[in-house]
Amino acid sequence: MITQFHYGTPVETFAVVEQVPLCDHEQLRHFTRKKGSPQSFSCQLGEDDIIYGLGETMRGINKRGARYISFNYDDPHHKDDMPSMYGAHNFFVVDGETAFGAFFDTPAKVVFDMDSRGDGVLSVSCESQDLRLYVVEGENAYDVVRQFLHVIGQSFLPPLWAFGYGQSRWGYKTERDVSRVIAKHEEKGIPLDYVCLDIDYMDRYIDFTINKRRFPDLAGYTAGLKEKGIHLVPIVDAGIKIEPGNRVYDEGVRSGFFCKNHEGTDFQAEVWPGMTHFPDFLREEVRTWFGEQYRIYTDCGLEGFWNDMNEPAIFSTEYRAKGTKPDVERGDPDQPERHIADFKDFFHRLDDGREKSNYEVHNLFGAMMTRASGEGLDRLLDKRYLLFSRSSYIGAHRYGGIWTGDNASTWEMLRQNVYHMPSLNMCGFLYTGADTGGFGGNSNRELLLRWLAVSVFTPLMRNHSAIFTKNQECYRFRQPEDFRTLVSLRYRLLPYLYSEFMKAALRRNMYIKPLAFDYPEDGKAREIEDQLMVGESVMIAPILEQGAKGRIVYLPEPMTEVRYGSDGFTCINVGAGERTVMAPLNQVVFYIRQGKLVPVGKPAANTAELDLLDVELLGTGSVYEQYVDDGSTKRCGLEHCVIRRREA
Ligand code: MIG
Repeated sequence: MITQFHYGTPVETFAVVEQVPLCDHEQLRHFTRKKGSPQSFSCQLGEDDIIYGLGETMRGINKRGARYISFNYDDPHHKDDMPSMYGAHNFFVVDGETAFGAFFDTPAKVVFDMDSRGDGVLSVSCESQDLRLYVVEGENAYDVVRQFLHVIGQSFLPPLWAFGYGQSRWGYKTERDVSRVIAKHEEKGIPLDYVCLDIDYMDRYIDFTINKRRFPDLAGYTAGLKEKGIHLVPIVDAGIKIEPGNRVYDEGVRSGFFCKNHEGTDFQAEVWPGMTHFPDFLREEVRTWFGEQYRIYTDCGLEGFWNDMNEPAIFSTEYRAKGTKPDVERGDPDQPERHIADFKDFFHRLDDGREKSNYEVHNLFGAMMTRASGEGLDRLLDKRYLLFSRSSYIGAHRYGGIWTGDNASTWEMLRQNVYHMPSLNMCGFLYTGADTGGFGGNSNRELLLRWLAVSVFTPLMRNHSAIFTKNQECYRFRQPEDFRTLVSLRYRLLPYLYSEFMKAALRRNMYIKPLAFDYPEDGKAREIEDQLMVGESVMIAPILEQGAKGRIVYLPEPMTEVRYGSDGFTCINVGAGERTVMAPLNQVVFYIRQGKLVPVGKPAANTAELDLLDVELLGTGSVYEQYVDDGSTKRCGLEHCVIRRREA
């Protein structure tokens, strides 16, 4: 059961789309509210209570024992104690004797103290007086999550090709660079579905432009690649360069579509293109206009995009540059001062007529950019589009996916990728993934292979790295055939992975879950964070340590152990309990639950070549419900499911 409580005059966030009954304040049972600034909501935890949720935050799947802050923020140093990442996902579940969830629906800063002092107190401090609080009661943690997923609406549905392997790097500048990446994948037999274009494809980093010298005929080039089954995915940044004569800039200024500064003129912030204005994405007419701008890309045949710098990230502002920054609070221990100051320096005009500083509605900015792009692309294209954003808020999951930003080529970041997946799923973000191999720093052969073995199971499977780091395309390393094996596993599993993703989205379930959600009565399963359930049949237990030749795996029930290597799949049935499993770098081991099936297809060079229907069945089950469509129709429904039976 879900109920909501209103405090003050909440800002419309569009997070919840289903009707939820409104209660009186006196009916709030799970929290004690303390008025004030900030206002706080607290409760006492049971000794063994687990806290799930909070989407894109650091640390493990159980969030208990630390503080987290929702204040979207571009910081590439993903250390365990970093309080804020790029997204604000204010939903969590307390799971113990009983299970309940809470969603603090406010776009302003929220601090979640999840028992950091160890005295069993959970407290949530909300900077704004205006908020909606949703409380969910359920039978267990997963039941609570499913009710929540129901009210926030269906996940974005990407096309099939978005489930292929993507190669990306900040540093591919020209058509030649991209062609070389594609040719190398072909040469080494490594499957590939798309290549991302980072900021260098633009003319001087200006949104909605194409550098004509680097891509003389983007439409022709895109069409040629499509024939090979390869898509291009350009980046779009949040700020519009101040440059009279640039149509998008001129239109935005003329129509009053940009955020304002203290003086009421268009706010200026320096980002990649130099000084820019920020579109006021919180207004519908601005979103409609911004979404329309993607036409210059869709006219070139492009169908996939990534939105960046939309926390928004700011290098400098007009005030900082002039040294005339207005007075702001000092000494916030949680955020560098400039980030608070910058966001207090510009203003949105909401559709309800109110004016709010960005600081007050901060966490909605990236989400509303995603919404603008998603709705625009939906109007422009007669098929499904790929979109993933860096910044987000719950609700944005209906318009696009997210990637987890600027991680690094370290084993901790690989582990964090594993922890992020179920937490993001709980908050609606099913289409997600991390920069495989790591964005910052130098990757290496072992790390990339182990990382691919995880990314095989994440909806977004993209190898991305930063400029000035060592190149980490699969073909750069010794024995590229090992990389071919791991990437081709992805394609062989797509009949299952795509089906499970689509069913989860259409039924508003999670796609990747913690073990405890499928085995709520199993005390040991409740403690395990480095194994995950993927769809209804599969459990993964990835190797996350350098030099490890294997690991201990916990099986809550008897399962089929599947090993995939250069000679295909081998299966053995194994009993419940702990088990030591060895896996060389060029093999992936995963598990199929008792009585379940996994359909696997033939190897393919990309999804265009893949036949989702030409499958064999692995596992001990007798039937599997497989979702199959053309990979691009907008009319997706459970009627696309076919039942597969294991032959006796
Ligand atoms: O300030 O476009 O997270 O994926 O490669 C860095 C360049 C801007 C940050 C993104 C990253 C991207 C990079 N961008």
